[in-house]
Amino acid sequence: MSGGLFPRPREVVAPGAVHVPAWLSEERRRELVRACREWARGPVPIRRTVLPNGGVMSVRTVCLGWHWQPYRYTRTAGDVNGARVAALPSWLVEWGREAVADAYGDPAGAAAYTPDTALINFYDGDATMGMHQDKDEHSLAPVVSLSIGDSCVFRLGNTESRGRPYRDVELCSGDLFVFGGASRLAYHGVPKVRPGTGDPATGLAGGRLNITLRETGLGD
Ligand SMILES: O=C(O)CCC(=O)C(=O)O
Repeated sequence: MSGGLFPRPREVVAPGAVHVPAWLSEERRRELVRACREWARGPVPIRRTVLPNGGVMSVRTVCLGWHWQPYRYTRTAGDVNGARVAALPSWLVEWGREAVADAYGDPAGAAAYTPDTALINFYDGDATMGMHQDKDEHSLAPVVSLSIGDSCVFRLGNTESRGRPYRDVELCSGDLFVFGGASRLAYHGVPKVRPGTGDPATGLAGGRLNITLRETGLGD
């Protein structure tokens, strides 16, 4: 749990993959929860993504900047209500740069990081996410992942298959995970969320929010 007795150390989990526990201040967690609640209402409301095989993802997702649907990015949400997604705010882009700078210890390199989309996933009940690669982006810039609420097991695998070898990392409320470089195309997923381990002071009474910032490489 966040705020436990022993500080959790920053860890390089694999080349290019860095876990920074409790990176978000409590104020930023609250700010992000408030903003996510607004974004979930629209203009494109949060929904469970339908996969091409008819399956339905257990997480609920809303996007900013670009809308992700399997397996591409568009400006409008043709699979939801046809509306254009909300803009990615500049303050979140700035947080993304800070995150990359802190994870990699390279403020100069991080200054060039310009995410143009955010995928916001909400896990409640038994929601999980299967092993997959983030490969619909045309850019290999790092993915910045921010977690709030219930803890989860985040599985970071290899770039070849969904199977072993992989590492399981506990992501708690406020944690940052950045994966770029040699880990940018690593399979990853969330096999388990731990209900009741969250942090109601964030404004999230239950469940887990995960926000990933990415560069689509799609230009305007
Ligand atoms: O929820 C997470 O920590 C991972 C989310 C994820 O893998 C994704 O959005 O592609």
